[in-house]
Amino acid sequence: MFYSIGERINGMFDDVKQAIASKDKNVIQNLAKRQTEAGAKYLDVNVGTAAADQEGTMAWLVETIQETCKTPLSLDSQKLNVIEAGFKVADTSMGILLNSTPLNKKDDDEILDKFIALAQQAGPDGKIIALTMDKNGVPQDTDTRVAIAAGIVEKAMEADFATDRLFIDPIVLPVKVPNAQTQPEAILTAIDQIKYLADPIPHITMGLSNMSQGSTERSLINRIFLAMTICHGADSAIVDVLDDQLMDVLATAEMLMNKQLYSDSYLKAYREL
Ligand code: THG
Repeated sequence: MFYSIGERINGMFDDVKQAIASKDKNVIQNLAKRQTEAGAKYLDVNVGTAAADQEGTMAWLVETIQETCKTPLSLDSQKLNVIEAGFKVADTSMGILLNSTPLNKKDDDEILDKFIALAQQAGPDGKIIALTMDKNGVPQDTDTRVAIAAGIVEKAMEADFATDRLFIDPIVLPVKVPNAQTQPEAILTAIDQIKYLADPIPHITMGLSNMSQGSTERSLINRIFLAMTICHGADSAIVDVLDDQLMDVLATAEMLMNKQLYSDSYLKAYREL
């Protein structure tokens, strides 16, 4: 199964930012329902950067979403305390994803261990997204990405955290950034290698829309790169599930990779999964 993570409940979007400021539950609940109907397996929840009280905002978003749907949540923050604030009020019985942690940080060598420990509190469906990033920053080449992924896998094994509870994120940067045009290929090669690091295979996810930030052909770039990553073995992405054409590309790539049975109505069948 492909784990699509709906990206829209993010304070980066103006409608969500305004809904947070005015505590307008409707906007958030509509996005939760529409993304669930579009096939999101998780809903990403990110307070953005504008909210003064990030912990309170995360808790409010989680409670607001849970009033309307049972879709598992992906609590998205660089800050562990913000994730913890969401976790406290989250119904984890359907599963939960903690998004995201690097392998380690300059001021916290144990950050990954802390994410793993929190996910373990949720039971077997408590999972984490770990970035191929460490105290030295975001790597630009394949080998460093794979080496960091190996470090992530090693820590999971030490903590008795099954490696298929890991979603490894090779980190997508906008292709428009100067000198970033070598990155898509480097990411695909990293995915090829990360698949072989552990058994069971860790999941591979990424923030797909990052790729097209600032570009004119946003949807086209996102769709094509999604198909390419699926071809290399990615089985998850944080995406705009409300983009119908993107979701049709997803279903078609899954079908062509023999992950989804072909029938003349495979597009419709995929949406009903
Ligand atoms: N990896 C992981 N988590 C992530 C990311 C990642 N979470 C956040 C982000 N990256 C993924 N989510 C988004 C959501 C929106 C956009 C990109 C990634 C986006 N937003 C418009 C923009 O910036 O142009 C917002 C503009 C608007 O209001 O429409 O592109 O990489 N693990």
